[in-house]
Amino acid sequence: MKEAFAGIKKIEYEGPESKNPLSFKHYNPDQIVEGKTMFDHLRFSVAYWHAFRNGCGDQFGGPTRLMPWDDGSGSIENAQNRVRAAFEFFQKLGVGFYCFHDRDVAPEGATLAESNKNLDEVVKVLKEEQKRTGVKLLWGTACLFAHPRFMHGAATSCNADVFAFAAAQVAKAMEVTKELDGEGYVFWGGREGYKTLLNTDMKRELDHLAKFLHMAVDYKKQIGFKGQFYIEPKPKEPTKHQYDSDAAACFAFLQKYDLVHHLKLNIEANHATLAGHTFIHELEFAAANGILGSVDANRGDLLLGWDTDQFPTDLYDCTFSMLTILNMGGFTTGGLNFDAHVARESFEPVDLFHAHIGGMDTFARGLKAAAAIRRDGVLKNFVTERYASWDSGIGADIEKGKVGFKELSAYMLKKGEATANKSGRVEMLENLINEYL
Ligand code: XLS
Ligand code: NI
Ligand code: NI
Repeated sequence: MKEAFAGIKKIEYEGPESKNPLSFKHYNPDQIVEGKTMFDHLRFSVAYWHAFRNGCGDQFGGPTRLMPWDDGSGSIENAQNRVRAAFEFFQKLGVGFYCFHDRDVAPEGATLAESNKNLDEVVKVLKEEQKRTGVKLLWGTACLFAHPRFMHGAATSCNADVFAFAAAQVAKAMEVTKELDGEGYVFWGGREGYKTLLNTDMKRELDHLAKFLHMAVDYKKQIGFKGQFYIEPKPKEPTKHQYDSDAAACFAFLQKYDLVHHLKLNIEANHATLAGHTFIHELEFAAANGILGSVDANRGDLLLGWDTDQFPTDLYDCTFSMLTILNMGGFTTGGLNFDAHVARESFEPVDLFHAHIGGMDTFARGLKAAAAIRRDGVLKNFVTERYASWDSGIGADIEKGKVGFKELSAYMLKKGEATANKSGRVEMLENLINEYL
């Protein structure tokens, strides 16, 4: 097979002074930060669906992207060649991981058996290419939203047969992920929600979703898959309301249905802003509850109300997200998966490199800035001092559960007024952070 990205050599680190757009200015995979290489901290992954399947059509016009790896036949052979093109890209870019949906890599057949067979044919090549290049599977997943059968949802469909189909499809996707040594498996509730409550039994649908996930947990044991399960929150699109709407809704759901020890969260930046939160809020909430697993790294557009899935270029966001990730001790099974596509007008194959290079460099800068902020202790010291009243005296007594309303009433009646507050120094801290960027 001839090269898909002919004329593009391996992207190298050339440092901040370089003027070569096809080089890294900040991402230096071997550079040690807090005792670990950048490569191991950031665990970059390419999303197969956006990078190799998305032609960037929209509601007003067809696809624009030149994708020399597609011959338009929809054949298995073409699907296999596309895998080879993808691994050429992963290797030239120097990422350690990729992610895919079952239907991204292999065409859907007329029956489930045929689809499974198609998948097996392509998985053979994925396996070969993983072995040849050392690139690994960060996570696998199943596409339970594109085919018309999923119009009412998959695990939350009103049609029990569709639930059964989805279960069979996920079982196969899990087997394949295991076969490829995937480090995780993602559940994104593509159509698990509703268009209108007029036709929806919400309680029943939520119970079914939980049942589905419990079945997946059981099947994981049965087949001996050791990877981490994740739920990926998103508030809307394609449905008006998705049940996994944000990190807090997922956490409540997981707790209610006794699933919290089996699934962590895959937080996507653009989904956070769609939910009316910041990316950092979602990460902090997940980390605070011990369920931050992995990240879909992208960016939305504040003026647009949908999932624009742009490449991450916001230094502020990347710094703060790396701060949360470093504070939790770094990724274990997770990583930074670029769930992002190039702009419709960036139609040439080289644009895929520019897009990923930008995302990788921005996160590398964020990592360095976050490590410097941690090294100097500027935020940590301020926060520790801000909560000092809880470290001794009445604060410590409250935290230890030594006092109740009765004792606190006696304490405050005697004291008369609370100790004076101190400034939160919001602007001073914001200014301080800018010094690190
Ligand atoms: C869509 C989601 C999807 C998941 C994987 O908005 O981000 O791409 O990451 O199913
Ligand atoms: Ni995603
Ligand atoms: Ni998305």
